[in-house]
Amino acid sequence: MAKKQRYKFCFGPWNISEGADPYGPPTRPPQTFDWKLSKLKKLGFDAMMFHDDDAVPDIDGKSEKQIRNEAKELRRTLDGEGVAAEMVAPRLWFSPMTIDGGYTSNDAKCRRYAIERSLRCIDIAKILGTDLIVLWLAREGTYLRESKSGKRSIELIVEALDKMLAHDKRVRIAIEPKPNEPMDHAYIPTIGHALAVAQLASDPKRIGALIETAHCILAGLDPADEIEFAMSFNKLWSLHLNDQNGLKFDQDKPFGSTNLRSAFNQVRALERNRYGSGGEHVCFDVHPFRTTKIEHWLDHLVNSRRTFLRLVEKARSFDEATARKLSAERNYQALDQMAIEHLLGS
Ligand code: GLO
Ligand code: MG
Repeated sequence: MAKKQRYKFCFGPWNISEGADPYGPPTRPPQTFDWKLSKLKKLGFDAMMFHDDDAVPDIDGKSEKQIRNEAKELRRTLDGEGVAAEMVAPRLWFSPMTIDGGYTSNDAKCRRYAIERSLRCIDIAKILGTDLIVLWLAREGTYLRESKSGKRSIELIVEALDKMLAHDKRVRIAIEPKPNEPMDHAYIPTIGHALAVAQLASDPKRIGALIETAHCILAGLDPADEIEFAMSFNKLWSLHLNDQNGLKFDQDKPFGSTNLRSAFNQVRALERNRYGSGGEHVCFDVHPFRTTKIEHWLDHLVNSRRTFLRLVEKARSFDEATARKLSAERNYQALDQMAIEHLLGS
C-alpha cells in the first residue's frame, strides 16, 4: 500500500442506502445508524459526514435545547467509537418548507425557515467538534426560468451566507456545487461560481468549496481540473469522490468505476497539491448498485477506498520527469501511451 498514508477517509450514513429509485421501492431493509457507525472504523474510515437530521432526527419538531442535547449525546457516541464528524450539512430539500427552494424560495416564510435551520446546523456542528458546514444547494435554482430572478437569488444566497458567518465566528462553509438535479438549473453549478459568490460574502476567507466528481462531469467539466482550480485558491476543504457515466441522473458510482484514467488524474491532482495536509478528508459519496445484496452492502465503500489507495501508488510511481520531457518535446502521443501503460501495469 501507499508508503506514507496521509489521507483520512469518511462517508455519510446516506451512503449505505436501500436502493430505492424514482421507479421502484427499496431493495434492502434500512440499517440503523449505530450499525453504520460500528462498521466505519473496521472498514478503514476515520470520520462520518452528517446532514443535520442524520445527527438529530426529526429536527424540525425539536426545540433548540432538545437539538443541542441530542447533538451532545451523539458526540459522546462518536467519541466512544473514536470517530470524528467531518462536517454537517443542512438538509434543505426535504421539508414542505423547501419545495420551492430554501434561501431562494419565493416565499419569505420559507426563506426564514431555511436560514433558521442552517443556524441550528451550525450549532450541531460545533457540538460535534467540527467547524465545517457543507452546503449542497439542492433546490436553489429554477424549474422555470420566469419563476425567479437570477440576480436576486444570488443576493439571497449571500444574505444567507452572511447570517451563517455572523452566527459563529469560527464556522467555515464549503459550497458543494452541482449543475442540475433535482433542479433544471442550479444557481451555483460549478466551483468557479462557488468561489465567485464567496467574494460577495462578508468574510470570503470562510467560504470554500467541496468538489464532487459526478457533479463536475454533469457540468461537462474535468474533475481533476476542478480540483486544481479550487486548490489554487486554497479552497478545497472537502471532496466527494465517486464516478458518473456521462450526462444523466447523478449516479454516485464507486470511485473509478466508469473512468479509471480520470480517477487517476484526480488522485494525481490531490497528490501534487498535497490535499489532506490541512486535515481535509477524502469522502466517498457513493451508493451501492440497486441490485446489491445485503451481504455485499458495504463493498462500494471498501472498493472506492481501495481503488483510491491503489491510485495513490500509481500517482506516486508515475514517471513525472519523463512526462515533463515528453510534454516539452510536444510528444503527447507518447505521453498518452505512457499514462495508459502505467495504468495497465506490467
Ligand atoms: C447530491 C449530493 C449530496 C450531498 C450531501 C451533503 O447530489 O452529492 O449527496 O453531498 O447531501 O450535503
Ligand atoms: Mg455529494
